[in-house]
Amino acid sequence: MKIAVVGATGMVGEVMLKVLSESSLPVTELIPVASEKSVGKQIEWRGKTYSVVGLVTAVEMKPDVALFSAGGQTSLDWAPKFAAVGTTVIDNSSAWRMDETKKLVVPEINANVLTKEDKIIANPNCSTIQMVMALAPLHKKYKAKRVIVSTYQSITGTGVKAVEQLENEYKGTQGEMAYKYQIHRNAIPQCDVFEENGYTKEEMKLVRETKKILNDNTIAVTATAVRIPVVGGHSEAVNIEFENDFDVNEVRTLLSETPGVTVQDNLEAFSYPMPLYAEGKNDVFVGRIRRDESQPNTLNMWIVADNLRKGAATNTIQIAEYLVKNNLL
Ligand code: 2RA
Repeated sequence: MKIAVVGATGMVGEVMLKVLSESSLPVTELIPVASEKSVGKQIEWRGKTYSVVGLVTAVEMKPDVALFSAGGQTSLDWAPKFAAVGTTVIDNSSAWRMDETKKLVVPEINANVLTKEDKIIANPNCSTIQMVMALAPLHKKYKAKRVIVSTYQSITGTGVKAVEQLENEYKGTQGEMAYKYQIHRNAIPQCDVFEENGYTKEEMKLVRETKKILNDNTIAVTATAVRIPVVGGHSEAVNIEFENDFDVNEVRTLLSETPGVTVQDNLEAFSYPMPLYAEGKNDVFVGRIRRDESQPNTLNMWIVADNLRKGAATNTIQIAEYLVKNNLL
């Protein structure tokens, strides 16, 4: 199986290579793809050395699968070109997510929507993936009516420039700014640009993508996305009002039986999810599970995941594994 990683030298691309090497995918040839300035760069992968190629060359090599993390415009321009030569593209950008002809997939939830005809598949936004991983089984059992989510997002979601800004601010040195403001000792209530309605794109991704993945436009979702000086993963405080009542212990059991979810919820042991411990892991971690005593049928929980793994690379590669396992390539 020939597999291309488009954006191989970026933060998500590097994690995709790592997760790919851990995966069960029968990769016979890796095609690392990046911008012209990185062409020729040598990449070590599974004990072999590969040269980075440009997009034109990569299309000519006709990979079976292309994993994209290279920005929305590159996806819009190049995913169709790969698809035209028979490649199945799994794209991490937001370019195709809300396109009605494209599938938006979290394998544990809705991989069943995938067919052989899907040649461009959208990977959801990191903050959406970790939320719906916990929401989906509860929605199925108790029917979610309304979701209120506040996110506390890792600076790795913004990329290397943000990590360098924080490091410079630690050291008290000047450098390029990824954010409008200092991030060290701060919390910035803006992830991505603002839309007309006063919400950021990040917040509206949570709203729109959740409905598409769960295939239910009746769920009311509202979000506040905040950037904090953390690198291990995104955290989310989620409040869900259900149509039907629930038992908290039953919720914990349901979540602990959900593939890809780990429940960390033992207050006596001070056990709850934190980015420091989620970093580098593929699961979504759920804790602080408790009834919202302010209104009926409503639950609070705390969800943490490595945004570069399950939030991007791992979910992307799990989609590819599903396609291979079900002969959908
Ligand atoms: C962020 N989810 O965290 C966005 C893109 N990775 O900035």
